[in-house]
Amino acid sequence: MKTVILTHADCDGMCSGAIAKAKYPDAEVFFTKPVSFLSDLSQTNADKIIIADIAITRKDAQKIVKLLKNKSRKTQITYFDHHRIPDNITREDFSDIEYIHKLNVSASELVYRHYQNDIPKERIWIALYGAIGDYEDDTEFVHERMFNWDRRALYFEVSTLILGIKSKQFGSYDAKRDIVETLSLGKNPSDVPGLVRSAKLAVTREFELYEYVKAHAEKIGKIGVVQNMPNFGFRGPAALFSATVGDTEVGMFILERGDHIDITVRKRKSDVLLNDMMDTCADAVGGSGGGHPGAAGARIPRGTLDKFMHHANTYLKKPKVECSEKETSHA
Ligand SMILES: [Mn+2]
Repeated sequence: MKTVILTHADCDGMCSGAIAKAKYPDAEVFFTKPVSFLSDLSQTNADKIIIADIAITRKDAQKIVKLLKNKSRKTQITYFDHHRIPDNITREDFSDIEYIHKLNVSASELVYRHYQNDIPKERIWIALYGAIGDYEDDTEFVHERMFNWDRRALYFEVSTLILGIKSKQFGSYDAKRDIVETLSLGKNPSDVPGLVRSAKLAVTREFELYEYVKAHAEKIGKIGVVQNMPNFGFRGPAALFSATVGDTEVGMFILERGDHIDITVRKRKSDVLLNDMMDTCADAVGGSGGGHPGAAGARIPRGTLDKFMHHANTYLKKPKVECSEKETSHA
């Protein structure tokens, strides 16, 4: 039986893939992302397809639902996700496949919980790495299990994975596939040759990045901002550091590219739902945005930044609305 695992290439996605591969060792692993999911899925042929950690964009939602329905006639499909379902489809649209969806938990936790009785219990480590990687470790399930192990060792391993894959050496899908394979066999990120060293290089660059942001960040209203940084590989930390140095609730990394502007947003201690903020403010200027409550992004048309920042500042002044169920598709 040919099994294919389609997953995201970030920490949570790789860990989701590794847990699924622990269950199906012969499965082939392929990486995809929301913008290419429709075409990648259409080109995937197997007896069983496991999809994990891939958000569905509003734009492709109906086509994806249709494709899943068609494929389900010949293929057994299991889909794990923790991103918001776009508003032009519903959960019922997935009734032909095995659809495991929950907000506010990592995809890795969902995959682990689904297969936990069929895999060695130590594979829980991978689920914990995935949860921490996506800032989704604040769940009862994760809390309970963290205390079974030496948390400090787990943090070392998860940092090795998250930071290690930031380098060019581990940037390719082939390199990431090797890591998934290693994890699925019960080894740890630090067992992957070169990954610890790569993580060290990344953490060094992060501290250099902090120095750059400290020198170049500005404040636009109540938001710390760093714009058009020359080396833009570390968008999340750059956004966070611009909040740190400006002592603001929220920080943004802004990058102009061609006819659009990419925005990455992070928060410090704050209840603001960044995905809702990005969705709302980007929508107001003809762009699109979303992500997770604690880590989000947007793409807006060039020339609309002033307006966007105005909306973002207005948004922060509003009383916080309770809508933690809201989750949108930009990772
Ligand atoms: Mn995820």
